[in-house]
Amino acid sequence: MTVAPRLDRDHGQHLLHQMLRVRRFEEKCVELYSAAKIRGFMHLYIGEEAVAVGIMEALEPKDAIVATYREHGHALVRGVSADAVMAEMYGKVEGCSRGRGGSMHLFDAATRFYGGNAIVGGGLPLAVGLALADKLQGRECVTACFFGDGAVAEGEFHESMNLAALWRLPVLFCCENNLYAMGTAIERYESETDLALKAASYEMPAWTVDGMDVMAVEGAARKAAAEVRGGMPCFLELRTYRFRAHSMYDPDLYRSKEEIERWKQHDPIAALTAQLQEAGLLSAGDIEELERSVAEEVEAAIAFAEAGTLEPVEDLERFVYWEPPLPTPAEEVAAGGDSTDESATA
Ligand SMILES: Cc1ncc(C[n+]2csc(CCOP(=O)(O)OP(=O)(O)O)c2C)c(N)n1
Repeated sequence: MTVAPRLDRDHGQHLLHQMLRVRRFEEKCVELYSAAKIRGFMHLYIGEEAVAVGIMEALEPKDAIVATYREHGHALVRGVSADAVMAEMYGKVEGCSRGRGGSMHLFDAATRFYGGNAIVGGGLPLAVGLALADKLQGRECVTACFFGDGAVAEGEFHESMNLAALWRLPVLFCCENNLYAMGTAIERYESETDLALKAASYEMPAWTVDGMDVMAVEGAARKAAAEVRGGMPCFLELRTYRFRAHSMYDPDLYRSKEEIERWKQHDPIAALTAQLQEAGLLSAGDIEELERSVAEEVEAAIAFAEAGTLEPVEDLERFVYWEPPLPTPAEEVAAGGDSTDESATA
């Protein structure tokens, strides 16, 4: 299902800018990972940017988002600052999860970005719970839940779909079908590989969308979000592809170089660039300017993360039990104090 939204200069360049922010941020993360500045697990979204960018266009600030461990792009596009995301990647206290989550656990209550979740399918029941809370309290919000095709094989997926449909909960299910769950191709673990068809059995509207086409994703997301706001959960299967390995530890031996190259011909950034250029809506100067501003944002984020603080070892056992909410970095500066001071949290 594809509904093409308006394509004008400002909007087209805005979409391109958002996808470039994600792509260039992650390309830098690869370099930083090689330099051991970023450690632990890291999963890249390169190739899939059109999905997060297109879906976020249909969401409002009051809406909630639940994502997976492949969520740098979702956080950035939602409005979590590149500084806070990069500091989190570095494990610094100034990160959006105070350096405790790292790449897989970005979290930001202010933008209703509720993770970042390392458990495959783990975000689905959380999204249903958030939507249930919104509904019971009369708030007209959508919860957008991103998950991979691999999650469809999990019990949590089916329980979540069932309850969302039964109770008419405002969840927008966004399945990022990149055809693989780690090294396993979808036809080796799914009895029905048409995931929208599978979802439709729960009696909710379900469509398949070209996830490499940001305009198509935005169009479908707007239509689906309108349905959800009208009281009906919806499921979108976004057909996409990751250009990089599953994670930094994956030798990527389960798919051919030819297959990867074939999908790269549908690179969402190159496709939108060409579309805008053909329509006379993007000049070489515009591209240069977009790249310049993105590079500046990423460089500033790296400088912010480099200058950040590592949590002291004495704090290791904090947050196991409840503590009063922590001051924000801005509040700490205003108070002229240090939140790691034991007396502030006892
Ligand atoms: C419950 C659970 N089982 C297994 C894993 C190990 N695991 C990590 S990623 C992954 C593949 C998930 O694939 P998919 O949902 O399609 O998302 P993608 O990585 O392709 O974005 C698996 C099996 C896990 N993290 N959680």
